[in-house]
Amino acid sequence: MTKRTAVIVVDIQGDFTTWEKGSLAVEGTDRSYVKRVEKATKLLNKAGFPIFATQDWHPSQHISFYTNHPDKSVFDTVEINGKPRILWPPHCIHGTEGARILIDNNLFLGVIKKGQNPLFDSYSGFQDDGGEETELHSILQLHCIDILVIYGIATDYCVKATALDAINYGYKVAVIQELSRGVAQDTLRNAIREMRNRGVRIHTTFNLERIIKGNV
Ligand code: VGL
Ligand code: ZN
Repeated sequence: MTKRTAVIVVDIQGDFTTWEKGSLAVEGTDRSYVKRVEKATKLLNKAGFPIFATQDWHPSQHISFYTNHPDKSVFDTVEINGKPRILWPPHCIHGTEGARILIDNNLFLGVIKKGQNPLFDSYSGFQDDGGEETELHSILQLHCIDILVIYGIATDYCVKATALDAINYGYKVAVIQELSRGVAQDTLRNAIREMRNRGVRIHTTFNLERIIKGNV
């Protein structure tokens, strides 16, 4: 049977970009980065791949915001439900400019919102820290997808979590490094190593022919 590939564009949102002077702007996310991501996504769309986006979409009282922990500072690590979790600046508050996806929304067959439950963070597009699943896996099954091409922001958080969950669900996974950006050098290095160890293919550059051939 022929393999079917889908594309997941992770969290290309104002608050994560320097272009939009976002509250959690990741280095290397200026206008030219976003336009490069959009161009690659358009080429993948023209090539016929189903494309989905994830969208961080938090209520203002979200547990991942340091402002909701009176005795804590930004980027402190706290234990939430037994897992170490970073406290971020408020970001991607539902329905605000910072939560807006910055590339042409018509490219996406669907946009998967995540992080809506105030009590759980949700780096992965598949499920939150409480184990509540999004619709992503069932949609991909509907399309008989077995290969996923993933890129976006941030490589060391949401791209990584989505890629590792995808491996757990049994997908073949490629992450496109050139189209992704990390929050910090050390976590980025560790994330690339961890993804490789778990069977994620890391493509350093965007190679359309390789993706069309299903050679992940
Ligand atoms: C993300 C931190 C907090 C991400 C989302 O998209 O990688 N990072 N929320
Ligand atoms: Zn978030």
